[in-house]
Formats: sequence, structure tokens, C-alpha cells
Amino acid sequence: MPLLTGGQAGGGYPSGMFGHFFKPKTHDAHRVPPGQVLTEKFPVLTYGPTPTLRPEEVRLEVKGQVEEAQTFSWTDLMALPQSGLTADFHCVTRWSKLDVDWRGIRVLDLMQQIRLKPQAKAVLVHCYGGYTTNLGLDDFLRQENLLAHTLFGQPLPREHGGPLRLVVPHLYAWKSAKWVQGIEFLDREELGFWEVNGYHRRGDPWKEERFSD
Ligand SMILES: Nc1nc2c(c(=O)[nH]1)N[C@H]1C(S)=C(S)[C@@H](COP(=O)(O)O)O[C@H]1N2
Ligand SMILES: [Mo]
Repeated sequence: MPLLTGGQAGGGYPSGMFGHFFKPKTHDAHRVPPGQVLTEKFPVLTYGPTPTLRPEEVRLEVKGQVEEAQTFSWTDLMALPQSGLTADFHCVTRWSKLDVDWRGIRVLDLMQQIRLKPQAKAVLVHCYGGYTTNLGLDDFLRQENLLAHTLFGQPLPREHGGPLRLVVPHLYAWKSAKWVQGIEFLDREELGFWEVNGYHRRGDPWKEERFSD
């Protein structure tokens, strides 16, 4: 059930809290997946309440099909290598934002600390507040994926998932879990919140994997 439907009668795009939507300029057109329009604002899309967490309260649990479950404090996370990522962000409700500038810990750098069991096939990401989303192991273990704590050089705002969120830029943004609390490795796929409620299990924007059939 899309929250926004894109074009309106009269040919305009809606504006307001979501900003002004526009068609990509020719030189950006190849970056915009089918059925998406651009916005320069950064809309907030949250189901349910927005948790309030101080960084020092954050605990990231890595559990499930791992040799040893581990919990990372904020201090532990800040001691890991820190990386930047500039990536386009595509929401299934049809807005895309180009060149979002994040900073945080690469998933692959976190995973240097973890030994996966060979049975690990899938991931369920858990969030403060109860939201979950699922990812295949390959989609999770990508070089660009980030646990972000900084957005455009500022501490990640609470409404955008601060103190810590996942960023998985090659999939629709509902996979980029805000207020991430746990990473659970599973031996078989288990669907997350939106995936149980009709969104696609994988969510590739270039294939318009919006909803399950
Ligand atoms: N914990 C949590 N993470 C979430 C969501 C949510 O409701 N709760 N919404 C998802 C959806 S549908 C989108 S489009 C993006 C939006 O991120 P933004 O609010 O920073 O734009 O966050 C995703 N991550
Ligand atoms: Mo979304």
C-alpha cells in the first residue's frame, strides 16, 4: 500500500512535508529507478513511534548462526574503522534522493569481529521499537553497506534513525533499518515487518520489487 502515488491530476507532483518532486534531469536519469521521482528534501518514513536513545545506551547484538554471540557498545563501535558512503536512497513510496552522504561503520568491518556458522543463510535485522527487516546473506554482506551514525556531517537525526541505522543502498529503503539493535543470522529466511505485510522479500528498486505477488 504505497503512501504516495506519484503523479497527480494536472501533471504536477505533490509537495509539502515530502518536498517538491521532480523528474530527473537528463544527466541523472540513469540513476533513477523505474517509477521513482526525485526529491531534494529528506522525507521521514517511520511506522510507529520514534525511539529516543542516547549513543551510550545503544547496544548492538549480533546473534543467531554465529560461533559466539557478541554485543557492541557505542565505544566498541567507534573503535572500529569509520567510513563514508555517498549513495542514492530509494523509497518504495516512489521518492528517491540522490547522493545521500553517510558516515559510519561498514557492515564488513563489523563482520571482521564475527565468525559466521556455515549454516548462516539469511539475516533478520531488529530495531529499537520493534521494527524488523530481512535480508539475504549476500545482500547484507556488501562492501557499501553501512551502520551509519552521521548524515551530511552531522550526528544522524533521531527521526532518520539516530544514533545508529543500517544503510543498504542497493535495495529499497525499508531495508535500511533505523535504530538498529540486533543482527540475527538465520539458517533460513524469516520475513520482517513490511515483508510480512506485503512488501517484496528482496526489494530491488531496479526490478521494481515493491510488493510480493
Ligand atoms: N526501525 C525502522 N526503520 C525503518 C523504518 C521504520 O518504520 N522503522 N522505515 C523504513 C522505510 S519504509 C524507509 S523508506 C526508510 C526511511 O528512512 P528515513 O525516514 O530516514 O527517510 O527507513 C526504513 N527504516
Ligand atoms: Mo519506505
